Amino acid sequence: MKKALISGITGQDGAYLAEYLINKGYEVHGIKRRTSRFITDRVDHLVKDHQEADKKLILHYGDLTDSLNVTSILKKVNPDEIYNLGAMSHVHVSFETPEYTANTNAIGCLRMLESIRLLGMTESVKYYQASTSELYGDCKIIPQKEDTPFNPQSPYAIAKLFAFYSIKNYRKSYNMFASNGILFNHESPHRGETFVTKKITTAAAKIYYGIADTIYLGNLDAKRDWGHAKDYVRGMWKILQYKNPEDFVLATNTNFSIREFTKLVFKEIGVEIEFSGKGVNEKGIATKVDSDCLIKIGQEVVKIDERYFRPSDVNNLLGDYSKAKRLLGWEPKYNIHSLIKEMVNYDLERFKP
Ligand code: NAP
Ligand code: G4F
Repeated sequence: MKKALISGITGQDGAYLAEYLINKGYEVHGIKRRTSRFITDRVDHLVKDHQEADKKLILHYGDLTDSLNVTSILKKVNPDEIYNLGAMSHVHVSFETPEYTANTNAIGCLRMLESIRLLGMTESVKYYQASTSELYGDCKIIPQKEDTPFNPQSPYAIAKLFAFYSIKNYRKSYNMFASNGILFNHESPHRGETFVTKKITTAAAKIYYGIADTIYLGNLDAKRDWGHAKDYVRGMWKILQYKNPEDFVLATNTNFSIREFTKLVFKEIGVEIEFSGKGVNEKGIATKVDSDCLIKIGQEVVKIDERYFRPSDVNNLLGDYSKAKRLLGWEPKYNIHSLIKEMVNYDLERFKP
C-alpha cells in the first residue's frame, strides 16, 4: 500500500486530497497543528477511532516552522509521496505577517526538502509543492502558462516564489522527483470563509434569509480564474504520477471579476443586482427578486469597505492549462456555474432557519 504525507491536511485542499487518496487505496498521513480547539472538521469523516487497526488516515502533530518536527515526521512515516500544502495561504493577511509567512511558505518548503535529503529519501520519495498563480502577480501577459514570467505582488507570493525555485533547484541539483503545481484559484463549499468566493456565498445565504442585510467587499475589479478544489486535487495526484518531475499549470482558462462573481451568486438565489457608483461609493442594489427570499428591491446588498483593499493587488489572472491537458490528460469538470451552484446550495442549507 502506498503512503502519502500531506501537510495542510486540515485545510480545504488537504481534506479533498486525503479523501481522494484514501479512495485510491493509499494510507494517508497528515500534519496538523496543535490548536486550542479542534479544527479537524474538514477531515473528521475520514478519521476512525484511534483504536481501530485499519486506519487509512493518521494525523501527526507538527508545524512547518519546526525543522526537527518535520524531520521526525518524515522519518516515522517514510512516505512514497509528499504533498506540501501547508501554508499561511491568505494573501491579504501576509501583508500583516510577512515574516511568519516567509518562515512557513518559503523556509517550510526548504525544511521538507532538506529533511528528505538528510534522511536519504531523495531517490524514494516524490514531492508535490503547492505553488500558485499569485506568482504571476502584476502580469501583462494573458493567459498565463508555465513559461510566463513571474512578478509577485505580496509577501505571500514572494515566499511562494522562493519555494517554487527551491523545487527546481533540488530537482536539478539532487535529481529529486519534485514538482510544482501552479494552481489558479480553486474553491468549494469547504473554502475558508475569509476568501472572497466563500465570503460572498455565505453572505448571500444570510441575506436571503434576512439574517444579514449587506456584504462589505474591497476591490471588485480584480479578475480570477476560479475552479473547484475537487478537480485540482485530482491534478496534484496526476502531477506526481507523470513520468518526469515537471511544473504544471492547473486552471479553467476562464476568468471573472469579483463584481461578476457576486452578480452570478445573487442570480443563483433568484436576485438580480446592478452596480452603480465608483470606488468606495460603489454599491450593488437588488433590482429584481424572483424567489421567496427576504431581499427587497432597492436593497443595497453590496457595499465597499476600504479595509478590504490590499496594499498591492493582482488584477488579472487567467490560466492556460494546455500542458496539463496534453501530458496528464487533466481537465476541469466543474465550470463557474456548477461551482457557484454547489457553494450556494451548501450555504443556503447551512443557514436555513
Ligand atoms: P487553507 O485552506 O488555508 O489550508 C492551509 C493549511 O495549511 C491548513 O491546514 C493550515 O493549518 C496549514 N498550515 C498553516 N500554517 C502552517 C504551519 N506553520 N505548519 C503546518 N501547517 C500549516 O489553504 P488551501 O486553499 O487548502 O491551499 C492549500 C495550499 O495550496 C496552500 O499552500 C496554498 O497557499 C496553496 N494554493 C491554494 C490555492 C487556492 O486557490 N486554494 C491556489 C494556489 C495555491 P490550520 O488548519 O491549522 O490553519
Ligand atoms: O479570495 P481571495 O482572498 O484570494 P486570492 O488573493 O486570489 O488568493 C487565493 O488564491 C491564490 C491563487 O491565485 C492562492 F495562492 C492563495 O493561497 C488564495 O487561495 O481574493 C481574491 C480577490 C483579490 O483581488 C481581493 O482583493 O478578491 C478581492 N477581494 C475583494 N473583496 C476580496 C474582498 N478578497 C477577500 N479575501 N475579501 C474581500 O472582502
